[in-house]
Amino acid sequence: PNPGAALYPQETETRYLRNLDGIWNFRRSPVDPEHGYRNGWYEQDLDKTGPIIPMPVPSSYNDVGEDATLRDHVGLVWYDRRFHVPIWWARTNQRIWLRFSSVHYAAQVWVNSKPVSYHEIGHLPFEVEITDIINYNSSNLLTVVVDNTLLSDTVPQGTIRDIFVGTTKVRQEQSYTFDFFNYAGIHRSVFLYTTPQNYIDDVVVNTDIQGLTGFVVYNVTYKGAADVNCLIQLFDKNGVQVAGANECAGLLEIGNANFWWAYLMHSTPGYLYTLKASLIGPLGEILDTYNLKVGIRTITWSNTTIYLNDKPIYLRGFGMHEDSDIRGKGWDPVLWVKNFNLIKWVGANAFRTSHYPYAEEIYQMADEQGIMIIDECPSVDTDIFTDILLEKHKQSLTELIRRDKNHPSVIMWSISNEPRSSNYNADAYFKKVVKHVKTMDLSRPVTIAISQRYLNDKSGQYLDVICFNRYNGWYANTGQLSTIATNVFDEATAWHSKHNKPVIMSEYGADTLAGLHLFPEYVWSEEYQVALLSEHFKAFDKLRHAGFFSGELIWNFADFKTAQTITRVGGNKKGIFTRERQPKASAHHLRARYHAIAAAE
Ligand code: GCB
Repeated sequence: PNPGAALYPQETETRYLRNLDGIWNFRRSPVDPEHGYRNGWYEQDLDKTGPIIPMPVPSSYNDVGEDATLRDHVGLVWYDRRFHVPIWWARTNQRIWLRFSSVHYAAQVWVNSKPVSYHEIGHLPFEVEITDIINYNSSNLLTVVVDNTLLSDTVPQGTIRDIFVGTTKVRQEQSYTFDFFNYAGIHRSVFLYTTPQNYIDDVVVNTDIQGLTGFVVYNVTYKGAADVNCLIQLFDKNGVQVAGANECAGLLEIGNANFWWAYLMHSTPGYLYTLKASLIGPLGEILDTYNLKVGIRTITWSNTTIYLNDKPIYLRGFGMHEDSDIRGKGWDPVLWVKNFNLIKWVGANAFRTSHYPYAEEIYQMADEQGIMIIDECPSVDTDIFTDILLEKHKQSLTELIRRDKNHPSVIMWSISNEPRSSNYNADAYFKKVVKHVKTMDLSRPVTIAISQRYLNDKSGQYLDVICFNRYNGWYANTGQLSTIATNVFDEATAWHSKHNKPVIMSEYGADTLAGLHLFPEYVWSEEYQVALLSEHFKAFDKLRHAGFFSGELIWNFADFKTAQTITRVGGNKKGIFTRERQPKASAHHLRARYHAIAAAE
């Protein structure tokens, strides 16, 4: 399988970088998936083989049109564009790489009609070297076919059924049990970048703290040559070098270090050093350089507590989504600068990347701003625990950890959301998934956002931290606010009693239509959401004294789009912000609580 991509592409003194975002050509395939292949849609410009529509990259394609058949399309869509490669890239003998930060769900890529890459599983980057097929004296054709079909062996899973009018099959319908719209397309930036022939392939860092001293354990791996050395330099925020080394793997010691802290806990949240790794050739010449931001921090955990730099942490924040009007899941810096401003306005210190890996730029922002992330792989509502699915699930974690291993903001791996973990086969399945994660990273705890009851769940035994999702006062005991506090307290306590591990409530909430006011509190109103939160807060306050409770994450940060169902009014409305990022009454209510907790820290 394609191993995904490790290092985020960047320009350095030895690397060029070009962004291929913009407006591409686009066409939907007819239901017959072979049609485009048979008619050579990848062999020439798409507009030569039929009508195209303009499609922004990055964006989901679903909501930019005026056509429900585009929104609800199932199967293949085709994209293409042309690009030039400057001749001086060739003169400096560079390798040329093409990198997709995320295409959902599966993608096949051609350059100048030659197949160069296939990647399955959305939300994760992949890249390929295309040096040998580039034209320098004319433009190059880049073609991508994207398949959004979800089946029993995709991550996540879905099913397809045929829709008939009378006895005529008119189209296919995708269904899935997870609760967010299956947006598709080229969702994140597409990059063209270069490396020298001898290049840095990956940099891995782990950090440790003893007293005031910080340690960075690093490993630089490279390709293309044997006879090279490394020069490692660690710079502080002022550009002053504070440590250095001449080996490709080793340990840096930083006296009186500035540590990475989470927001509001410390005067310098998100302190980052820059590790500059250089490959040095036999004549002492610099072959390649890469700059990695490094936050020095430790994450440890006991049977009751998670510690950041040896201090107990209490997560307060949200489950989120990559979701917005028109662009769907397309990466959007405007939206995410706003999201981070709202996260800090509310006084949150953490979020979970429910229910898939988010854009790399989001983790970079969290690193900088001192926000903690529970990093979730794209496995949601897993229910058929086959060997094929297991391999793909493990693959999604391989690619996730390869991508996100160096982020100080990532404090935990979530290997699944709401799997059917009471199923007999879930036991062996999750044992293997956890083991797989532990072969790649022992430095972070592993969790699952569990929805099954503690008596039936078979996955908790393998986890380091128990996260549970529960909708007291909403799906259960609808409208019965008085049942909430006791139920939440009892369930969290039962999870801890069963497993003797830290417990987080990773989802709770109520759908709320902004502007709907009903008093006394009544479901769907702003008053009801506020009251439901208050009842949960009672339980959380009591649980914090019980000593094992490590966090509260409300569902959801903002309203988001879902598949069309009669239980979703224009999408899921459990946001404390609307989809336009305006606060509901609950946002002000949560803000008062989060700031009070932060002040007491
Ligand atoms: C859940 C899911 C989440 C849903 C939420 C809801 O348990 O994890 O994806 O959106 O409930 O609102 O029903």
